Formats: sequence, C-alpha cells, structure tokens
Amino acid sequence: MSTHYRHLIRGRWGDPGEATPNVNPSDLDDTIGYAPAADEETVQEAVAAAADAAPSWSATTPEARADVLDSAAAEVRSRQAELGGLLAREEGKPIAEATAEVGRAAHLLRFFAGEALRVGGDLVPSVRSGMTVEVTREPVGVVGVITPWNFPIAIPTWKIAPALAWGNTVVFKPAENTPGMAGELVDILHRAGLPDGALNLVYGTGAVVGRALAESPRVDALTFTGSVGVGRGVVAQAAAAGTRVQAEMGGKNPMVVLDDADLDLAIEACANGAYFSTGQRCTASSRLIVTRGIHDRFVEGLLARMRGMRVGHALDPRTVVGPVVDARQLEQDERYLRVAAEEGGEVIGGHRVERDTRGYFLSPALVVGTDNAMRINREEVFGPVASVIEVADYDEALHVANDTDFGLSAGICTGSLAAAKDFTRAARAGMVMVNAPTAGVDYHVPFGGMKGSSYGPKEQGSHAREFFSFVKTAYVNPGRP
Ligand code: UN1
Repeated sequence: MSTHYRHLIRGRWGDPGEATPNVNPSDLDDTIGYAPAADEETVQEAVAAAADAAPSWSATTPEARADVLDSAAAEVRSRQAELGGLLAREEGKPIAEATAEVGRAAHLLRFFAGEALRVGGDLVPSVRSGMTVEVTREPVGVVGVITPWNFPIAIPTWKIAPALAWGNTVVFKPAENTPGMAGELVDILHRAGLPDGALNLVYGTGAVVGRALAESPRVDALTFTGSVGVGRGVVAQAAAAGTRVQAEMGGKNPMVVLDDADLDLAIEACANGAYFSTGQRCTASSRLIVTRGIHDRFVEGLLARMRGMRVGHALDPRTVVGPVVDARQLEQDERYLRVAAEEGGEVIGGHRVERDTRGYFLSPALVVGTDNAMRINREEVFGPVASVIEVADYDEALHVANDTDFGLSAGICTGSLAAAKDFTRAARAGMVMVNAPTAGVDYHVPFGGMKGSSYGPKEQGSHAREFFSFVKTAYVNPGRP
C-alpha cells in the first residue's frame, strides 16, 4: 500500500503532482509513498497563508492553544504502535526505538500544551513616578521549520509544538527521506483544531523550499536541524533576510572512559551512544576517549557487545541496528571507514550485510588506535561508526574531548565524583552526561550545543520560549483617575 503525500496550505490538502518515491531502507522493493516537491511559488503561498493566519491564532486564548496540543498528544499516544511502525518502515529505526520516539512526540506535545498555559510576564515599577512597565512575551509571527530525517516525528514536534504554543503560525518543510511521518503529524495537529493556515506543510528540496523559507522576508523566525554544511548556509541566508534563526547541526561527541569507570556501564553507554539509531544521531558518542589502564578491557568488551548486535530489517523485533537511511549516507559511512584505515586506524566491522530483503545494511564499526587529528575524529560520519582514542589520564582526556570544532554533547564514565564534577564544568558542550550515553535526551529540559554544533537559543523545555517568543517592554502612564 502506498500513499501520495500532499502539501497542506491554508487548510487545504494539495494535489499529488509530480512525485518522488519514498523507499523503505530495510527493503528497497517496498515503496511507502510518493512525495511532491514544491516550487518557490508554492512556498510563498504557504508563507502567505501562515502570515494571514497569524493575527487570529496569536489572539487565541492560552487554553485554546493548549487544547489543540493536548488532543494531538492524545491521538499520537493512541496511535503509537501504528505510527512507530511507519517510522521504522520509512526511516529504518528499529521498531522499539521508533515506537519510543512516537511516545516522545506525545510527551512533547503534552509538555508544550502546558507551556501554552504558562505564558507570563513581569510588572515592574518604573523609575518614573506614576508609570509602570510591563514586560511581556508575544508571538514572533511566521516560523519556518526545517527538519532532518533521523528523528522524523520528535524533532518536528519539538519545533512545531512550541511555535504553536507561543501563538506563532508555521510553514514546515520536512526532510525528503521522511515525508510520511511529517504528513501524519501535520494531519493530527490540523484535525486537533488548528485554524486554516496556522500550520502549513510543504514538501520539497532544501535547495528550493529550504532556501525560499530562509530568504523570505515574510518568515519571522527560522528553526533548522540538520547538517553543518546546510545549517551554515541557512543561518547566513536567514541573517541576510533579517530573520531570527536557530540552527542545530552536527556533533563529534566525546565519551571519556576513565580507569575507575564501571566497565559494564561504560561499555553499555558507549554501545548505546555509538550504535543505537544506527549511529544516525547528532548526539551519537563517536569519539571514545579511554585512559590507558582500562583501554584494552574496554575495547575487548565493546567489541563483544558490538558483534552481538543484530543488524537487520527495522520491523524485525530482534534487530538492534537498522539499515543506514539511504545510498548516499551508506557511501559516506564507507568512505569515512576507508579514510580512517588510510590514516592508520584499525577498522573492525563496518561490512555490508545481506538480509532477506535488499536494504542498506552495514554492520557497526569500531576504529581503534586512532588519534584526535585523524579525519574520523574531526568530521561527523552520521553512521554506526565510533573510534577509540587512548590517552594517559583525565587531563589529557579532557583536552582531547574539547579539541573539536563541535560542542553538542559530551560524556564521561567514571566512579570519581571529582572527575565527574570537573568534566561537567569544563566540557565545552551544551549537554554533559555522567555515566550515561551522550545521546538520548529528556524532552522537558533545554537541548542544544555550542561552537560549531549550534547557532542561536536552545530548544525544548521552558527555554524554548527564548526563540519562539519575543519580549515586549511597554511603559504605561495611566494618568490620574
Ligand atoms: C537524542 O539524542 O535523544 O539530530 C536526540 C539529532 C538531535 C536529536 C538527538 N537533534 O540527532
């Protein structure tokens, strides 16, 4: 069964038009649907629809906005298994992780339903007699949302839900690899009671749709998650158009393992952080920085764990590592493994795997004997690939951890409170994890990085308001009664 996805503009689902197949990466003979690709004019129509809907949506009560997000949360929750199945089929995330991601989307919707009701402000006495100052938060206006394929419902939700909660209207451009999940999320929100034009969905390429959103003077704010290369361009285009912009890009996240770590815990944290979701997470633990005393035992244990991970069809419940998302990503993963070997690393694993269905299956890989100057440790691979860097002690580990252009997430496995506290403070990253994988974050607290990983305010939690609302300062002199 396949579907023809359609744009949603001004509350109307468009015609299917010319369409690109959406292929299951676990089974290339399974075409899930066909997605259209918008031209620039279609994007402008969507932006105009969002701009026209902005005055009335921004004037709705907090309760009305909370109710929409709350009913969407309930529907996502009640269809969790079905939507998880679609996510696994479309993106290749193993079914258990895919279903959990749908649950996360329901929680995000519920959290931001609450946030809509918590919109507040300050009433401040003026330095001038008789005057008061009101500091309030208002919607920014039209928000452009550009999302990647690797969390095809969680990331769109954590951008669209706060945008709507704070009274903004949205034009949403999902990744080309995951049109199905985008269509389901938008359909659910639309039927939950959004007025026409409050949420518009436009399929298509980054080069046409993404660029048109980034350059449009009628888009007031643009939120992006994706690669560094694309993100930098989006930030530059948006800044040139005078648009508020937030970009969450790549990572090369260090995981430090010290001699005093709980070995089993460290192995499990690294296996999860490096290989779950096929390593296709900007928060993946990709540089494992290990002190000398534990190095050999750690590598041996991690290799055993890695070799035990079943690679296969995302809908097979035994699968731990699903397929790589597409041919281009598979080629990139293999290219980095070749480069790592050429630079002197020892590559273990990282082979194509044959299964009953034709899919982009790659076994997880560990590159040992690397140093931090190698390309495998400088550039994001975005696949089931991690490398090990051996260091002398904690000080060298911290230095290596911070010696990177990125700064999204950083982890440490240690039994030492002193080392954990020092690392928490000294790691140059937006998120620090102690005795836990660098990936896999909560939905109710801020998310985001520093340095080359991120641009602009953080996402999620109550901090999302910094981006999705703007602060107005009103001076009121009521005069004499
Ligand atoms: C997580 O690790 O739970 O694209 C979330 C990414 C991140 C999300 C990671 N923006 O991988």
